[in-house]
Amino acid sequence: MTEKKIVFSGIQPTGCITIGNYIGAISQWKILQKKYFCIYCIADLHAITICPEKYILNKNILDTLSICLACGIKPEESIIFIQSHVPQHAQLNWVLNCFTNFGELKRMTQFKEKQYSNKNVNIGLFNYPVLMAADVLLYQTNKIPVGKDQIQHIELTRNIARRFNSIYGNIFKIPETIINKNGFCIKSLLNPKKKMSKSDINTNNFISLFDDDILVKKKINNAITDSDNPSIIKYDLYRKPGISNLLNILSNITGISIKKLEVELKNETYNDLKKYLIKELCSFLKEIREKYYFYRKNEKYLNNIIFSGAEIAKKYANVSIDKVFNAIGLYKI
Ligand code: AQP
Repeated sequence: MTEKKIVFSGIQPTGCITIGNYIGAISQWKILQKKYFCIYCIADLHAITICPEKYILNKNILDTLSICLACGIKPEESIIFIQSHVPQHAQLNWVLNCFTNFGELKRMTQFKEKQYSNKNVNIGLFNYPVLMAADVLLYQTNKIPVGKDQIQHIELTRNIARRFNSIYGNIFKIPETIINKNGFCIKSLLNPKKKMSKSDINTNNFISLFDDDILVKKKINNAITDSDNPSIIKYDLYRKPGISNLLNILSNITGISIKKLEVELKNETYNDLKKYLIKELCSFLKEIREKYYFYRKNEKYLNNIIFSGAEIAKKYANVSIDKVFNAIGLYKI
């Protein structure tokens, strides 16, 4: 077992990975793998809560894995695997269900939002945060890099772990979150009050990491700006949510602080900001796309990575499952 602190995070193969997923999660994963023992999972069990078509889910799993590799997740440095290949996730999920209150899950804002946008509001969708708690607690995780949108779920994870520990002793580590301070939550391009999401049915709401130059140009040119007067380029989430969102994306992909961008663009128009962002996004995505195609073609290589990833993950997961089953008194031969 490792001496390093453990980082766990996951991503659902529910569509084309967006620039929001990149900024909020994958870009951090890449940095963290240098310092921590990182375990990253393609959360396919979570993805079935929205009942995707068989072939689409299957394709999305390898697409997501390939894009993670293209973004710099290194299998030599991190463990990367498919969630359903490690059955202990579902086992711990069931146990934790018995330590979670119905009222707690009813308060989850993501469920409240998703129940209105989904035709099929199933128990899996409702139970999603408990499976997420199982994902994290299974690996005795110290730190979880997440976007701001996931904070409520992590707080629930901590509460479930504390509740379990208060009955059975010190079984689970209480994890802490790592939030990308600059990234916060990247917003939808057409509705900057809403989160940018990869499963959004209107693809103009997001920039996908697969978008080519033509699509990027079209989507950014159509992005909502703000109708306030004067139209200066300033980061102000309350008065200028659209411009702030574009500045946030630009800052994260160029590494230039928002303060510096405001100074640099002081005398420019909204249109100039869009041109600047289009140029930077196109060259940023081109590099990722090229690497993505390289990995995606090589299915044997991808299979090797997820096979060995799952083998290592299972070793860690088994230690926790044994502890939990013993603690609650399940009979073992
Ligand atoms: N808009 C965002 N801004 C910053 N971070 C974000 N993340 C997602 N959207 C944004 C972060 O990406 C990681 C992986 O997310 P996920 O696939 O597990 O689920 P999600 O948060 O529900 O992401 P999406 O894109 O909104 O997926 P769908 O549409 O399937 O629900 C997480 O760390 C998340 O914080």
